[in-house]
Amino acid sequence: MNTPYQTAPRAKRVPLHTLFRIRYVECILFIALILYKLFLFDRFMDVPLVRMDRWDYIIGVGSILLCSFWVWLLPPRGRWISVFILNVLLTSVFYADLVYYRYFQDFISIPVLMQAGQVSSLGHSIASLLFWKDILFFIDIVLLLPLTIAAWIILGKEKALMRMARTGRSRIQKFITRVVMSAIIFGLGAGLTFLPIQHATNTWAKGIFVGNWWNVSLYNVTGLIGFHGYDINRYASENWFSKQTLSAEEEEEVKQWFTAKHNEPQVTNELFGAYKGKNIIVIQAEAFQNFMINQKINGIEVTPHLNQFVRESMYFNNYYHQTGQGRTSDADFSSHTSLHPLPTGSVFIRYPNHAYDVLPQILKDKGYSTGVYHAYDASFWNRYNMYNQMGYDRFYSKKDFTIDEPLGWSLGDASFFRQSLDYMKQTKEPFYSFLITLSSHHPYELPASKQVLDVGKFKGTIFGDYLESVHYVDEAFGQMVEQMKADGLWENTIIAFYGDHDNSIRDKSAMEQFLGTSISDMKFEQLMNQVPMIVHFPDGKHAGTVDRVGGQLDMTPSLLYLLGIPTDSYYMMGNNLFTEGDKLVVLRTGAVTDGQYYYMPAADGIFENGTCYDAKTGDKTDVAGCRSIADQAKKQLEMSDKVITYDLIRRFREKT
Ligand code: GP9
Ligand code: MN
Repeated sequence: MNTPYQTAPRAKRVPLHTLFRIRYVECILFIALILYKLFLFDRFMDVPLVRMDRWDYIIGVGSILLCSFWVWLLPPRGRWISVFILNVLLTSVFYADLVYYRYFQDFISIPVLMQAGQVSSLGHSIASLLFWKDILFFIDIVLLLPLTIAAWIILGKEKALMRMARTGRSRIQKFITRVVMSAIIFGLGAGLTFLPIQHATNTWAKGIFVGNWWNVSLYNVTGLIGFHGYDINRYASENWFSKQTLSAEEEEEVKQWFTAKHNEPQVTNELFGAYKGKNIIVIQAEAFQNFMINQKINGIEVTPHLNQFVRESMYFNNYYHQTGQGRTSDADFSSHTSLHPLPTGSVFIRYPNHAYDVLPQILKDKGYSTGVYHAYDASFWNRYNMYNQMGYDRFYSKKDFTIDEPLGWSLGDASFFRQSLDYMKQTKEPFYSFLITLSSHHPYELPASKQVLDVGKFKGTIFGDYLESVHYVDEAFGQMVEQMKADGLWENTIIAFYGDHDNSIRDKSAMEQFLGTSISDMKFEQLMNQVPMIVHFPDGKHAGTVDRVGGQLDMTPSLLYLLGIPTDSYYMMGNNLFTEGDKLVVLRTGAVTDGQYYYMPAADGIFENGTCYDAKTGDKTDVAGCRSIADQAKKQLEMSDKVITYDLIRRFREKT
């Protein structure tokens, strides 16, 4: 018997009928499109060592199948709709990752999502990270929408006709076929995903899931979808399924690490306790990189006031930021606790209630008044919670400032400094004041009236805007120095000024043009990681440039040293900046230097694929020369992560 379907006049059929009749065409299309987007992501991200290879495509297909195996359980119309929705969701995730990567050189992880306020507050910054070519991620969605609607309508009609004619396989037969197909897809997906990953972790990527200090290394093994799967699993096991404990041996290992640190031979010089009882003002400047200091553009100094300040201070010109995903909050955390920030997320958000040996609390216990000043929302980076735990008497946030100089995200730094000093004048001495600036935040666009530096050929570029904003901050700082002198704070206050992290402008040629010299890749990395650390003493003594290496973890032990407070009862990892000798500076990426060597890990995390440099000449050396510092760096990061994650300082304190 002819079915109505079979007898339908041929001339009326549109080609779409033929397309929709190809079984699982929508699933095949989906796999191809998502694989293409993974490829696009990889190319747009553009990190040479982690470029997708044959195995990554296999893992890519496998992970797409794992995401979509359940779709195969559905009837054709359900499949069309589901793959469309899944496509939109995955595209959104990939694209969000790409934009995030362009700014942070990292991917969005669950801890980052929990600080979503940060990401959305970037607002205009994010807009500057979008490119026209990104449309390639979305073209298919525009085309698929009408196609999916057509599939829904046409397949619906055909289904109705078939039902009327009572043709086709029985419901139960169809269901069994779909369950079998779905199970096959799941098995295939699992095999294609996990076998190559297992092979990698047994061979060239050994230990990748143990250290996991950098998400890009994980991505190199797992692919993007795999990374998110791993991240969800990591978060769930850390927060929901693990009891947050370490084995006794592991805890003992951390304890021993600190004992060894405390037993390192200590050098003492005349600076120990030389400024006991003095006020301290620490300024953490937003995105302030070291290569701004003592530079001119078109014959004009970019930072004339800081240059003057440098001449009167001890200037550490080999000082590194050690931040991770927590950016400003990480700089704050590592500078005040002398521990490393975490590989993912911000400690301020993830573990604000854990115990730390922090500078403000230590000083408060010694009779200091403690205050932190930042003219932005108190909840950003979970500051109000964390500052409470850190022992600050008071947090002066946006609501405590009069917005009489609106600029960028909030208040201009000039007014911010002025109002902060006004608060300080009312504070009982000695005080510890921590100021966090904001005006030089990405994307660095100042109103025309504030752009007073002639940046020449950089005009209209983000690099030029950066120079303008740094110049503005410098001017604001100059005014602050004048006000301090007028207020009588200058002579009884230690002032430290440092940058929180890099400016996210990874434009080597702009930097070369600005510095007027070509720079190696290693030099570029160094310059991107170096922030100034300038310490001015109340009596104006000890001025000069120190080129020993140092980093943010060193700030607290160093300031305590000036006040004559020993640090051997504290769980701090940093070193004292004020004494001679090579000291290890470990960056969150696993890059490390001791002043002699500089090791840059490869994106794949394999030691041998990293690069070892002579830190003095910048020349590449045999990678074996860096083995020791790279191992020490890895261990130090591991110890720090354990201290923070498992709240070990509280445990150690309880036991003593
Ligand atoms: C906002 C400021 C900016 O409060 O700390 O933070 P960032 O985006 O640099 O981490
Ligand atoms: Mn910042």
